[in-house]
Amino acid sequence: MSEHPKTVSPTTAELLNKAANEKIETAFDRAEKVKACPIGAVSACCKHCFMGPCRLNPKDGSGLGVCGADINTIQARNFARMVASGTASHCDHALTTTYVFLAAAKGEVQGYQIKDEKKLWAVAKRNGIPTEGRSVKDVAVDVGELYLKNFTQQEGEISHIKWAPKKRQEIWRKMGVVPRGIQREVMELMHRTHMGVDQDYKNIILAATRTALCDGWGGSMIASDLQDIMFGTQMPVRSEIDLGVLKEDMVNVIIHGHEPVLAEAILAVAQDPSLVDYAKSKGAKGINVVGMCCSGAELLVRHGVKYGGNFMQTEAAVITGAVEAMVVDVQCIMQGLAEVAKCYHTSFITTNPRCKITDSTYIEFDDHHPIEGAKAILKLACDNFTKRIKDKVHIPKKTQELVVGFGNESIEYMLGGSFRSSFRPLNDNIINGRIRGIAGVVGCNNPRVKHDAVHLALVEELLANDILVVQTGCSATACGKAGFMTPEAAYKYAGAGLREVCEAVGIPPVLHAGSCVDNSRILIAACNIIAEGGLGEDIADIPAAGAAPEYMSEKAVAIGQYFVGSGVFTVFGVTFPTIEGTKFHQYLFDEIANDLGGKWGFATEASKIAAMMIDHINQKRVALNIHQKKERKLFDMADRRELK
Ligand code: NFS
Ligand code: SF4
Repeated sequence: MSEHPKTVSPTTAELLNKAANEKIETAFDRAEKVKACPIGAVSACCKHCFMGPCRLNPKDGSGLGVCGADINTIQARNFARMVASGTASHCDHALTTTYVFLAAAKGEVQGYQIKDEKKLWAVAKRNGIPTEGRSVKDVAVDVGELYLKNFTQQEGEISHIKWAPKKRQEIWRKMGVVPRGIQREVMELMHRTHMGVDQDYKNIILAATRTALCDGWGGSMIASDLQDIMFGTQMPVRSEIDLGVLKEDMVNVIIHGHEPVLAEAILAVAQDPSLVDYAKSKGAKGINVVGMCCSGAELLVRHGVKYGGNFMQTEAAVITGAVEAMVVDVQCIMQGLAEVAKCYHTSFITTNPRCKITDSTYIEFDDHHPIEGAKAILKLACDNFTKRIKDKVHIPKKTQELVVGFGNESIEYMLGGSFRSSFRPLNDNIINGRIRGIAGVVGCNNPRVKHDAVHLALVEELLANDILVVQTGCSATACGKAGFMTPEAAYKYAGAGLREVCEAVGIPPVLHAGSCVDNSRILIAACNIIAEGGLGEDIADIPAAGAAPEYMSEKAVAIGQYFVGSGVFTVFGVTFPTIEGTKFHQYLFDEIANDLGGKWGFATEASKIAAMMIDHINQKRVALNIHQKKERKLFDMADRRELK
């Protein structure tokens, strides 16, 4: 681990030192220069109308806005708008995917087709779409159209609500938070948080929950499903991670952003012999496609494509001086990349009409003609290879092996084999205590805390306490780089019980489930655990907890709220836009559990976050009466009957 004050990642440290020598400013530097506004940090300001902006006392929330709005209303409205933005981001991604999927199903897209028929059939069945004697195309079009309706419908319920455990559905219906249609909920939430509309903090938080559920049980789930069908469902695959995967003698192309429709096309074309020859004609050995952030995670878990690093390594990647093209689509793309790219020969290529960035090279990617667009981008990258400035090139040596690709299908398969794939062994091992519980550790990096440090310390602590860790996004990257995602990691980090299970099944103690939209897979896993039996009737009963210890984005807030709204105790780190002691704070961090089963937690130190999660998991074990040390016998039929 590095001694650098800003990061525990050795490759990042090496490149931040290089940046300092070359006088290049990064987000790490700016995080020091730009002091967070103390009023904004605790969400004590409102700029929803021009009688204001109004600032309340950031210490205790005292005072009122010109309209009379109090701190609870102001904080709830600000929070709700973050949820709306985060939900909109995941769902807009999902909507793009849905349109591409429909076109691909109809055979209108060159290069994309229905790749995973088994998944298509499973998704159709889950949604009550008839499959018998029907063609792949007809079923796929029905799935696409049903999902499209999830965005546009104004009444009823989004499709996956009825897939949650019965008890969960009852809670949602009772609280009035079942989403009708995705676009309607986001629109309504923006309306309700306008000046002079909803001014009851609880009512606003419930509306925010309804919108957040559109993300987790709507857009994100839809995106994961359709991406699986088009590009393949993840299965365990070995790969390599960290900035050492960049190659000195190859044309390095980084895919950064979120929508796999772009990433998949680039990947497909990079192996095209004519392009490989073109790269060779420029003096390179070939084209090296490397993923970063969520686009990278999509390629990594599906195809084992080499992975560069997480959000706070995107600038570092360019600073290697060895990146011919940084190709981006939408989300988590720092504008600062344009300045860094200018210091090298790197082309910073934007591709999406929704995300243009000043001083980038814009090559529009037409998702109906993905192959042509991808070729143009890669050609430009090859041309750039000859412009590399040799003495500015420095690629850190370090890479790490890892095994990824643990979605629900592969977890079931690993546990039970192809004939008897099931969650039973997982439930049994939670019941018998070998596995104490499950933690979802997810989310971003944030330069306001030491890069990757909180992720690693938290996960290490959880593993030592026999907690199986499921990960996505930039948090997964941190742990992948640190070597937590090898089967051998179980010996090094896991407690005795967890180690035994990992050994028997042959899985790492930390499971990479993909990108941030794949957090919806964790919800599905929770549904499967309840359906399997023995661990309660509702997601809130499972000995499980979630965390995003280095989050920075509004998407993370939406994810947090849909987990809380689904019954999960969810702990965030870094900072939280609230003032302790306000009613808004009390509700989100405590009372909401009476209404929805889950609640928020907050702590900045990894050890505290871990303690809160472990404590919660222990409480759930007590409630299920599985907390006493049992004889190490397998859960037998008699036990199972008793539970029913
Ligand atoms: Ni998730 Fe993906 Fe990373 Fe955070 Fe950004 S890449 S959607 S938001 S920073 S984990
Ligand atoms: Fe101030 Fe109320 Fe306007 Fe917000 S809505 S800016 S609190 S007057």
